[in-house]
Amino acid sequence: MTRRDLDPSTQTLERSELERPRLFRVLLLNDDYTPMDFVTMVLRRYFRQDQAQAQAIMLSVHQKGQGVAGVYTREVAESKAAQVVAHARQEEYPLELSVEPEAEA
Ligand code: TYC
Repeated sequence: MTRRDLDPSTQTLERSELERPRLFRVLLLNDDYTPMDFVTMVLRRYFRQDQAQAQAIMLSVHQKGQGVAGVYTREVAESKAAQVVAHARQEEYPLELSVEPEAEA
């Protein structure tokens, strides 16, 4: 057993983090060139939205500048953002996403 395991304050912190992992928003950012259909496809394929939801969020990003594609643990959020950017670059679209922590409860 390490010193860390014996320290009651770190034990408590580690346990609460395991029970309720911090969540991160994946934000879609608007740009002038990525086609609407590509963004809608991304929301369906990578963020598991149906056609109506995907279209509504895409339009909201187009009008307001950004919007939430989904909320995940940090690793999943970062991996989805990276996969989407890689896919967009293959098509030579400038689509950008950002990952930010949710406000803590
Ligand atoms: N503004 C883009 C267009 O007019 C569409 C778009 C929507 C691009 C959402 C990016 O995250 C985005 N073709």
